[in-house]
Amino acid sequence: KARRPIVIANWKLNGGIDLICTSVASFIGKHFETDIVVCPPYLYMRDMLTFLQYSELRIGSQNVSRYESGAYTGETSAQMLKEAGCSLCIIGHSERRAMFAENNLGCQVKVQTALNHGLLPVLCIGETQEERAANTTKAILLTQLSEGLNTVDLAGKDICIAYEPVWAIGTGLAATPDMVQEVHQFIRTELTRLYNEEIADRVRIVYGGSVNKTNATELLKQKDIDGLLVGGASLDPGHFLAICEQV
Ligand code: G2H
Repeated sequence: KARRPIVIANWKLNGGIDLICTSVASFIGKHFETDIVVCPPYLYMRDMLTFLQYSELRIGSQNVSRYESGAYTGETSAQMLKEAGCSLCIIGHSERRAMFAENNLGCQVKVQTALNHGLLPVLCIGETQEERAANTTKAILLTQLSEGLNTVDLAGKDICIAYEPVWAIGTGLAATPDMVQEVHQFIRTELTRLYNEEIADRVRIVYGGSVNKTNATELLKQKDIDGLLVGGASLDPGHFLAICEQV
């Protein structure tokens, strides 16, 4: 692989201390040439931090505040995430866009905030079923990408793009490897246009949407698929381990 692969578990509003324990236990003594990051709900990050030394698992966040501090009830800042042992944060997941009114501009602020605090931003983009049917997939992705990254300086910085077609999320209907490769190649070409070739070659582009241990192998064989964002299947530690072992 041209880039170090990364597999990210997105627990969403699931899991707890038991799942933290069983997940870490499943990964004890295993070595990977891959970054493996678990994103539990905020409350369990400190519990996971306690166990961090026992496995190669790293902690990630499912979201981050665009604000540094102040009167922002219910928010969690990048600085706090860093202190809780996080190495990355997911930004603009389609569920946040659809249910919590997040938009591209807000994502851009969050990407910058994450970078300022040394967190790897994982910017999620993806089209809906209607947009794909209307043949507007590339236009939608380009808007999400260019507005989500607008003016963010990536020189010497790492970011990750997650391609998550909305119609594939939690539906059991994953996009085919060919479909994903085509989109990832498109994203890399656009990154070259927005930035330059050096940055586009460096950015890891991961796929998310009904990934499981059966479809992971073929997805990971594709040239521009640098990793996976796993939701449902990551709630079963044995299943998640089986996915990570294929990378
Ligand atoms: C997409 C994915 C993880 P799932 O949201 O972010 O979820 O694997 O359950 O489709």
